[in-house]
Amino acid sequence: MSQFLVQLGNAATAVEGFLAECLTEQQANGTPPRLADALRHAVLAGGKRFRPFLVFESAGLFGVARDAALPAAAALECIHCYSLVHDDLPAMDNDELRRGQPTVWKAYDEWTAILVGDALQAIAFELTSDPRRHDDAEARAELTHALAIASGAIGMVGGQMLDLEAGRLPDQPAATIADIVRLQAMKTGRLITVGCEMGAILGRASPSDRAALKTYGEHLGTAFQISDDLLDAEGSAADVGKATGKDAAAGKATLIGLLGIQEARQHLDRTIDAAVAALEPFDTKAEPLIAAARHMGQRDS
Ligand code: GRG
Repeated sequence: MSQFLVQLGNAATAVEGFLAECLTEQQANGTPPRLADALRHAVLAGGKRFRPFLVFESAGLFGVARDAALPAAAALECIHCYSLVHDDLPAMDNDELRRGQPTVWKAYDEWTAILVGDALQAIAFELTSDPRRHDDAEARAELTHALAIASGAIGMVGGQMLDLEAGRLPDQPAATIADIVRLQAMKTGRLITVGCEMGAILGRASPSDRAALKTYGEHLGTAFQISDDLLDAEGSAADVGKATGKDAAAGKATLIGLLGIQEARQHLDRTIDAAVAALEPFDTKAEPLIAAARHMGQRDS
């Protein structure tokens, strides 16, 4: 197993332990039992925990210990889990399986899944703004603000809107490469980028170091999305949708649909190189983040 996968596994263990404790505390403080069960199902049933890894490793560049970065990392994972729970709903992607388990709406029902997503979003901001979790008031405000911007209307939610309206509203023009890049940067890229920025906030990084991490995160987000699309496409007849720019299996616009597998792979390699180049100011300290970017070229899950 690669060093990167070992480090990702360690990050997952740390954040899962913390999230389990958080949910137990929420339950002890009065979360209704059905909601508490469904929250555990949504948060603790698998997942790579890639976004928490980014918070840990970005903060680590500035000497921040993993324990000090845990609440911010867990907050970001809560937003990610909420987005998956809502994305799986019949009104959105209508998926019945997630992380090898029944989706929350399938295991419980739709209204419970909606409430699970709502509660996870609130828990995320409880974590970033709680003085028990971070003693620096300025860091709390910045973490909360950055996470809100990344997840809301000009970030992930906005990207989901663009994605759904492209597929569902009548008379939509065919997506261009620029449309797909923008949509994916919002829908998937912003949460990945903000993981790196949250690390910089925790580390009280200089503006130039924070900007470097942001640039790395943006390229990494693009690489993550292309590699995700390649994983989907390479097992199937990927080029079937080439004429429309839509992924044949999901009916969604993807870069692979427009570029084909070979060109998308070249674009992925260039994007990974750009991500790695952005880390230059951190020298060898950035090795875990460099490995994360390189891993995007070799993903199998
Ligand atoms: C419902 C507001 C709202 C937003 C949904 C992220 C998202 C927006 C939908 C997910 C759709 C999707 C499968 C996008 C592809 C990239 C992606 C985010 C994959 C899932 O993330 P991973 O691979 O998942 O990090 P794990 O399970 O490892 O956490």
